Amino acid sequence: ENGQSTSIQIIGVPVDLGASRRGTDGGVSAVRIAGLGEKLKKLGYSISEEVDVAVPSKESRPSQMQENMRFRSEILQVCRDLALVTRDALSNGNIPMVVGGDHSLAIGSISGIADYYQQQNQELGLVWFDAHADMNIPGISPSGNIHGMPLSHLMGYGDKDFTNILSDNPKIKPENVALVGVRDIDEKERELIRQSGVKVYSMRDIDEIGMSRVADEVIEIVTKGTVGFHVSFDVDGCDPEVMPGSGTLVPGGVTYREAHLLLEKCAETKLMTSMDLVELNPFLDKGNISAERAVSLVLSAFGQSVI
Ligand code: HAR
Ligand code: MN
Ligand code: MN
Ligand code: MN
Repeated sequence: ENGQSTSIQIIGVPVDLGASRRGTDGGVSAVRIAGLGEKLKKLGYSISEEVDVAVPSKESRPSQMQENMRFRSEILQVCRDLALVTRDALSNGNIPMVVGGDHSLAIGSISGIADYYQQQNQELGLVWFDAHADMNIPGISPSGNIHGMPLSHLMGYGDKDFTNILSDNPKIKPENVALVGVRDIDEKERELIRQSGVKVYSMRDIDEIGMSRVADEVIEIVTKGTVGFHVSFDVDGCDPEVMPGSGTLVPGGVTYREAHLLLEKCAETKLMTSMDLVELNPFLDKGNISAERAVSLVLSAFGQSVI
């Protein structure tokens, strides 16, 4: 039991240093303009004071690659700061709702949340909704972009400074992770996925057995032997027609309703500890439609239902 709170803290992380394409830093603003805070209030939650984690601009930094990690030191600092903020949020009885920003921030958000529970000898489950597996490590990444590497680091693979945020141990056990919506994996990344034993629900699985059953199986995996689960929601898991406002679109994705169903089922468990919403890029969007849809999806994760 994670004693699900009725108070949420929205944490903004305007980072685009982990991606090639500029503009995911604007995702934080796009989501605020789409009314996330007010809508969660209408759903019955109290919203504690919103906080942002400071992120240096690309322009203020030499774009240097360190050990095949672009902006390594900057992102490490952001993740260390963010981990303290998400851990404190839980200590203060708030559900962390982290709004990005590119997916590199998940190393920080989830490290803080997992560490909070590990201090009570409990393990955190993790739903990773994404077109990508985000399981590259510096030695195999084709791009050097850290937003392609967060999940591996959370499970203890890769750069030790990133795996050891707040504590010198892996934050998430592969057996407690389920990926959903995956359809774009790099060659060497695939080997690490297989080696780790992490469960991947690809688009083919959704085609074959449907999102309803996929969601049930995902929930089984992330709740078995855990205190509850975090949802790391990369909007590019959805089909590009649903979420045009993202930087690394991959055709053939999850429909709007399928994404809602997954999150509605997550909400029903009352075991969701926290959530990330990442990879929105308002500069690539049609109006603010992707952020508006993303906010609607977050509301489902927090228990909004049709009736
Ligand atoms: N796998 C590729 C890489 O590592 C692309 C990763 C793109 N990542 C995101 N996050 N958009 O899921 O570079
Ligand atoms: Mn991602
Ligand atoms: Mn992605
Ligand atoms: Mn388990």
